[in-house]
Amino acid sequence: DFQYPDHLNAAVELTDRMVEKGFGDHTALIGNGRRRTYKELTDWSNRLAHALAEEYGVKPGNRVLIRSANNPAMIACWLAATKVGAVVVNTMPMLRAGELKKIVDKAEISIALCDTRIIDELVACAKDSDFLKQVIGFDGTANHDAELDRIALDKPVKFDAVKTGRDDVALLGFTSGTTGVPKATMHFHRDLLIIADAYAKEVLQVTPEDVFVGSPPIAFTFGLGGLAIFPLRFGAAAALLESATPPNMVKIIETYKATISFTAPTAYRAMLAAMDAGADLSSLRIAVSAGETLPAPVYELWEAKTGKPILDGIGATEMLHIFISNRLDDRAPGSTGRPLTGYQAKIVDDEMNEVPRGTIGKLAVRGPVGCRYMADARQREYVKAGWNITGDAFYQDEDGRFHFAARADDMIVSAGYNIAGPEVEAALLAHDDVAECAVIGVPDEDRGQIVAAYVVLAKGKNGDEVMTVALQNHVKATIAPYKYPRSIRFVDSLPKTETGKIQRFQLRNGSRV
Ligand code: 3SK
Repeated sequence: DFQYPDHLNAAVELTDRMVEKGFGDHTALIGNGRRRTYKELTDWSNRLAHALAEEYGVKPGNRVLIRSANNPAMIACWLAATKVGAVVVNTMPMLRAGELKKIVDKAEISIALCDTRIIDELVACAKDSDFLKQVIGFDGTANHDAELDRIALDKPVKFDAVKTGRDDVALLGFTSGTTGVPKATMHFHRDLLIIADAYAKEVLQVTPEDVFVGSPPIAFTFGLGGLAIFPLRFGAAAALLESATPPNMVKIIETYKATISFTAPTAYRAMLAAMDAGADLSSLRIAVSAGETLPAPVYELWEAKTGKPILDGIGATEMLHIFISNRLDDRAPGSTGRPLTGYQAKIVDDEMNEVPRGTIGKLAVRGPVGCRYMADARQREYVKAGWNITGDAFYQDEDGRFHFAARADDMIVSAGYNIAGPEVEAALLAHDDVAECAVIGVPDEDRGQIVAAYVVLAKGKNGDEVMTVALQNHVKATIAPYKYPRSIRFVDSLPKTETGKIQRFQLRNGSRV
C-alpha cells in the first residue's frame, strides 16, 4: 500500500522532513571534496528555491531544465526547483545543442539551470529556440562561484515549499530509448517516493548507514533513484562524483566504504577487468545492475571474484525505476527476478493474452507507478487496460522467475529459428578475448536473416580470420549451434545511448558500422 497525503512535495520529504525526523547531522551527500549533512542540504536547497522564485520568477508548473554532470549542486538545484513546484527535466551533460533543442521544444521549456562549465551548448540551443528564455548558471564545483550561487547565498534557509498535490507532475523523464527519437514521460510527486518505498525498501533494505555510489547520470531515472531519491528517503548518504566512471568505481567503493553500487553490466565487467587481487570491497552489501540485462557469465564472475551479491533488475524511464528484480535471498544468474511487491508482471502475445510459462512474449507490467507519455501517440500502444507493455521480449520459467529474451526488435528469425540476440551476446562475452559485443539480424536470401555480431576485442587481440573462427566455434560450443554468428565484424567501439545502452538500431540501419 503506497498511501500519501493529498498534498505532497517530494523534495520537502527528502530534506526538511528528514531533518525533522532527526537526520540533520547525518551525511546526505559526498562530493567536491566534502560531506554535506541533511541540514546543510536542506538549507542549501531552500536558499536556491528562494532565489528561483524571487529573482528568476519561477512559478509552479514551469518546466525547468537542469544540465549538469552528477555533483551535489545538481541535486540541490533539482530539490530547489521541485520545492518551487516546477516540473524538472534533468538532461545528460553530454547532449549537444541540437539534442537539447529537441527536448526544449518538446517540453516547451523556458528556464534552464546549468553548470557554468558546460553552458555553451545550452546557450547555443537557447539562441536557436523559441521557448528557452533564461539560462541560469550554477557552479558545479566546490567554489559556489556563479550567479545563482551568489544570489542564493543571501537568502533565508527556511522556504515555504509550494503545496503541490501528490498527483502533480514533478519530473519529465526523457528517453531516447533505442530508436533515437526523444519522448517525455510524466512522473508525479508521489511516484518519486513510491520507487523508494517499493524497490529501495523491499530489495535494498536501505538503512541510514548505507552509502550509495554509481555511474548512471542523474538525468537517467536509474541514477536519480539510486544516487539521490533512495539514499535521501532513508537518511543514507550518496557519493556524487563526476569521476565515477567504471574504471574508477572499485577505488571509489574502497575510498567511501560504499555499501550499494548502481551501474550497468558493462561497467561491472569493466570493474572486474580493472580489479586487482588487493581490491577491498568489504564494505559493499549489494551491487545493483540494470539498464541492460546482466549476462549470466558476468553475474557468476562477479560473485565468484568479489563474494558480493549482484542483483539484476529491469526498469524503464516510463515506469520511473526498477519493477522486476532479484532479491538478496532469491537470486539466480541469467534471471531478472520477480515483480516488486505491489507490482504485477505477465508475458503476453500481441492480443494481450497471457502465454504459457516458458514461452517468449512481450513483458507487461502494472503497479503503483505507470507510464504517462506527454503528448505522444505511443500511449495507446504502450498502455493497455492499465498494463504497461514494455519493448522487451521475456519469458517466465516454471518457478515464476522472469527472464530477458530480447528487446522485441532484437529477436532474430533465421531459417525459421527464433534467436534472441542477447543470448548470442552472452555466449560471445563468455570468451576471454571479447570486451563488448552487439548482435543483430541482417537480411539473408537463404535464411531470411542471419546472426551478425559486432565485436570489440580485448586489448592487444587481433580481429582476423583465426579469431572469427575461434569465436564462432566458441558460440557453437556454448549454445545451440544454429545460433552462431555467421558474420562477425570487429569494431573499435559500439554505438550507445548517453545511458550506456547499446543502440542496435544504428547497427541495423547501417548508420554506424
Ligand atoms: O532498466 C532500465 O533501463 C531502467 C530505466 C529507468 C530507470 C531504471 C532502470 C533500471
